[in-house]
Parts: sequence; structure tokens; C-alpha cells
Amino acid sequence: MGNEAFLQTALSCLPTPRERRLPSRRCLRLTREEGEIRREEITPGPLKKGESLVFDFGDHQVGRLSLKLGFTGSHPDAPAWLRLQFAEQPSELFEKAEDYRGWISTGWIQQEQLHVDVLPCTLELPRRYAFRYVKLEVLDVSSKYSLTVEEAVCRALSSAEEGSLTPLNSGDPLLDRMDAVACRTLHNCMQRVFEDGPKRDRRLWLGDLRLQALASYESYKNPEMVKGCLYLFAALPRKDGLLSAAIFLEPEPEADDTYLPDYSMLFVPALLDYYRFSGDMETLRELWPTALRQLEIARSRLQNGVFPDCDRLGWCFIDWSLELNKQAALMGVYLYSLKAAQKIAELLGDGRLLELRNCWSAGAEAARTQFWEKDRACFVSGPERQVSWASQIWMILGGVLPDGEAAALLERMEEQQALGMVTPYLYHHYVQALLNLGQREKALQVLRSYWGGMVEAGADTFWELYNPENPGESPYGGAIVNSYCHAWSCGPAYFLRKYQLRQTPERKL
Ligand code: RAM
Repeated sequence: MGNEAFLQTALSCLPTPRERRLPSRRCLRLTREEGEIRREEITPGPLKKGESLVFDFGDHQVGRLSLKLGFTGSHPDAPAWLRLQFAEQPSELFEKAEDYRGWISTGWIQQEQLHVDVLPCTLELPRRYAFRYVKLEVLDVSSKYSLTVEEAVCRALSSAEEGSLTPLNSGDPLLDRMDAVACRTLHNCMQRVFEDGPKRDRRLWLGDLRLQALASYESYKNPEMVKGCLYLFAALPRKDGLLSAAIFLEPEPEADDTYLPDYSMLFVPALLDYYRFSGDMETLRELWPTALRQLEIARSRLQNGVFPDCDRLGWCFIDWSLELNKQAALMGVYLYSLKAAQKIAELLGDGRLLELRNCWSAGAEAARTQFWEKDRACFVSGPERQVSWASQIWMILGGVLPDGEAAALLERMEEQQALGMVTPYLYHHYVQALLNLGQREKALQVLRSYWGGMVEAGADTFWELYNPENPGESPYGGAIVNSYCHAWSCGPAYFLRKYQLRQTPERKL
């Protein structure tokens, strides 16, 4: 049951990515010794069987590859058999697809094997890839000729308006670099919709969209594209009005049959943020029933005032930690979304404002009674009474504690044995909680150490997952399918610009 008018509005707002032609900057030989990857610049020569080279496009790109191929020696008397590997990070070139034993499709691994029958030629690869490096390996030619590569070109795609971006110029090289990497991440995820990651899953996810939209308001400023994405979700609800967690665009727009209770509720703050940036009252009014419906459905699932333990609710996201109990955090998302709903009701003069206030008060009270543990002085979640950062962060964002207590709780957490955060998605909410509490210096410190850690590790774009304690971590059973340009990590562009976070000269953070 789709809403055709909403779908038409959505499609009319979505951009067509523009193409830019970028030749490879240089050729490299990459080697790995004791885990360290070494790069050596080389001048490409004719390639024989078993030889390879790596094209470096200088920065992370999303686009199609063309190779101008030729030969030396006799007329080719056998096809050139090639393997191409596309990598966002050099480490991907040292992993073998055959070794991946995880639970998501190996179809995401960006590699091809192909035969070229006629040389010279221009080889145009039909698929769009996300990469900075491309390794070309000659699996075979013949003893009578060698392969030459005269040109490697990326036809790069993005719908981000380059000219609309002003540099941060904070005066601090690390902050400037973090902002530039964050903007590049967003830039390359801005295709027809805000994709989660151009390598994987290449699709619009609701939770990711909200954070991308925030960063885009401060950087590329394209509210029309956000509007299109919000309408896409609203156009394709489940029968009962619940929004899907993700939307496929092709061959026809269709909702994914994955439903994440936290994501569907976050449609409400996403709509409010959009209104705040654009002032578009018509969209606010038109999408408000969809937003409100997410909270009605959530409310109907409450038992004893709170959500049952998440297993009974189906998958709920919050973070990519496989050990995380999400019951308390989900309650925080509900309360946070209820607060946004109250703001919208105020703006629209909706008579249900009082009811929304009452729902929030009852929910906050139930959360305090059922999740606050006096002895440990923090929130716990699930039957195992798990202590995690996720629970504290979302309870604070939900407004369950007065500011002073919330700030003290976050400080105490640093001393506690608590389940940590693994994605920039949850870290984003941590930084937001700190900023809501006026903890600007601490927020900057977290940005520096977490996102700065990725910069130090050589990130051109920010990653889907980064656990400083376990750099090779993957929720998918193998880092080869991890995405290294993941838009939910573009938070620094939002925080540094919106809150004007800068180093205070007298204090090194
Ligand atoms: C991952 C996606 C996306 C996220 C979902 C829940 O598979 O890459 O970023 O929103 O999980």
C-alpha cells in the first residue's frame, strides 16, 4: 500500500548525480611486512603473466572505471585474462575473498575477473565501485606479448554540489582534516539518495539518513534531497503505517522488509531537523501523520510502561555490537522521539500536544523505575542487567535525567566496566549527548580521539565501524565486507560547523 502522491514528490526531489572525469594520480607497488603496508611509487611498464600494479586515484572515489589497454610484442594471440580489485583502504588488497566466512554476501567484495579478446581497446567496466585504489593483476597473457595500460580513468559520481562547500578553516590542522574527511564521506554517499555506504549497502537507511541530513545542512546544504528521502520512506510504509528501515530504488522504489523499531521512530526527529533547516512548513504538515504513526505503533508495544526485551521486538539497531542488550536504549530513542514530536505538535498547533507530553512523562518515569540501578548508579538493560554506554547515552538524549545528573553519569561511566561503543553511529549520539549537556571540551576530546584515530590510521573517508581497541573488528565476520566510506560517520562536519568547536588556546584537549 504505497502513497503515489508522496512517491511522485520524492522522485521529483531526488537529484541525478553528476559525473567528473578523474585520471589515476600514480601507480604503486604495495607490500605488507609485519602488518605494515608500504607504498612505493612505480612507473608502469609492460605487464607479463603474474605481474600487477595498483592505481592510486589520490582520494576516495565513487564511480566507473575505464582502462585504455594496449600491448607490446607480437600481435596478441590469446586473450588477456585480468583480475581487478577495488579498495577503499589498502588493507582490503591483502585480504582474500575466498577466506571470508561471514554471514553477509560475498557479492559485496569489489573484484572482477575478465577476459579481453581484442587489444588495443578501452575497457569500460559497467559496475559502479567505491575505491581509492585499483589493483590490476595479469592472470595470463601469452609468451608473445605483454599488456600495457595507457590510462586509467574514474568517471566519479556524486550529487553533492562542490561549489557550495566552504572550508572549515579552524586554524587547527587535525580539526580541518577531520572536517574534510567527513565532508568527503558525505560527498561520496550523496548519490541519487543518501546512501549508507557506496561500497555496501548502497541504499537509503533511515537511521543513517538522519545523521547525513544533519551534516549536509552544515556543509553541502541540499534540503531538497533530504525532503526526497523523507517522502520516499513515507510513500512506502507497511500496511499498519510502520516505516521500513531501508528503501531500494531499483528497479522500482520498494521498501526493504527489514523493520528496526529505533529507526522508524527516528523519522520524527529527522522530520523536525529538516523543518528547522528548511522552514518548509508544508512538508512538516504533510509528513506529520506518518511521523506520529511511528510513535503510536511504538506505544502499542509497551508492556508495563517499557518495551519488552528486544529479542521479542525483532531486530533493533542502536549499535553494531553483537553483545549489546538494547532494551533500555530503545526506550531512550522512544523518549527522544517523543520530545521531537512535542516540538512538531507545538509548531503545528496540534491538539495532541498534551497527550504527547503525558506519554513522555509516563515513559520517563517507567524508565527511571525499571532501568535505573541504584547500587551502580547507572541505567541497566535486559534481564542480565547489562551496563552499556548505549543505554546511558540514549536515556540522556531521551531527557530522563536532569542535566547535572546526566553529566555526572557520563563522567562516572569512564570509570565503570561498561559495554563500549563500536560504530561512529553510536559515538555520534555520545557527542550529541555531551553537547546537549554543554560539555563542549569533552565533546571535542571525543571527536579528536575517535574520529582523529581514523584520520591517523590514514582514513580518506570515515568508516562504518571503528573500535580503537580492535581495529580489525567486523560485525559481519570479516573486515573485507566492511564499508570504509560510511555516511553515519560524517558527524565531525556537523559538530565542528554547527557548534563551532575549536581548541581553546590555553588548554590542550
Ligand atoms: C548496515 C548498514 C547501515 C545500517 C544498518 C542497520 O548494514 O550499512 O548503515 O543502517 O546496517
